[in-house]
Amino acid sequence: MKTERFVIIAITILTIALSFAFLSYTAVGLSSTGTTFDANVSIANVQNLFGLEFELGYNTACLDLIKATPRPPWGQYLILKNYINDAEGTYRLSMVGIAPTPPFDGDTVLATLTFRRTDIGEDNIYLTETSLADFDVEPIPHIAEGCGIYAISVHDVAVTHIIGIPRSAVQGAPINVEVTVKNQGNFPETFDVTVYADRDKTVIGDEIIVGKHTESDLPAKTREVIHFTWDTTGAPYGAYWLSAEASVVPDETDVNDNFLKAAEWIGGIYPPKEVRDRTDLMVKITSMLIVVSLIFTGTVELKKNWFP
Ligand SMILES: [Ca+2]
Ligand SMILES: [Ca+2]
Ligand SMILES: [Ca+2]
Repeated sequence: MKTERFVIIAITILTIALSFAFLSYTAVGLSSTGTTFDANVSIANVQNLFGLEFELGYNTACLDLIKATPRPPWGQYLILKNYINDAEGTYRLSMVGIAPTPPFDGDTVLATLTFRRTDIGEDNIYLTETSLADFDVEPIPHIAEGCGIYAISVHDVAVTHIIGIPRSAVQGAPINVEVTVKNQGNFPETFDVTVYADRDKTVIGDEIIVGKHTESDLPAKTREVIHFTWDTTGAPYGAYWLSAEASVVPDETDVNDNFLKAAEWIGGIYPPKEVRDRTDLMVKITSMLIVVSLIFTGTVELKKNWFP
């Protein structure tokens, strides 16, 4: 699915790109003279890179961009835009990897640009627009300085879903609990997942711990469904809310989504049949006693009235 999605996006962008390619690629005049030099557009500290686009500006009053050499960091790739606009003093590059080539991790040069100096003045070469995408076409946070792109480290895990099956059980029977967690950051993460059953949301600390699990090295941008079995032996009768918590990983700042609070309602843990039967019998006996007592009391009262 991921591959198909990227290929569809890539083909769409390519179609648009090709329709403008003839107009947009501006040949540089050969009349300029002077020294030439290379500048690299580089990226650092990136994880899971699978697509990127940037625009670079330069001082066209004193520089001509005479050659741009994209350096895709993937084995198989598509270059969607590769335009020099020397009148505006801009260069735009857009490229994506093609599966099954793996996403890129680390530092690399993305393009080498050859400039010719045409006049005295400041070179002033800088990135104006940058966007990076990972394998899931999700944006990769980063900053740009000069000709360098620096990915920002994100550590973020989250609990995204919880469900309990069946919705109720006789005390002692198992309830299966499925918890979905996601690594929303860009590094593999190891963290603990704890599931709670709670009879009273207003009281903190009365929760039953249904189960604990350590999720090891969950890759960046991936989900995992974790299965727990709630052994309801000894669980007090009643209805419960299920919730799940992922422990906070080092350098994580978005911690609100680590706890999916009271997300799933379990209709009840019920007594076993023999207890219910015994209870029913007790209720019947008690009811009868109350009735008898009422009749007796009522009779006395009536008799009092009858015989003042
Ligand atoms: Ca509680
Ligand atoms: Ca998050
Ligand atoms: Ca989080």
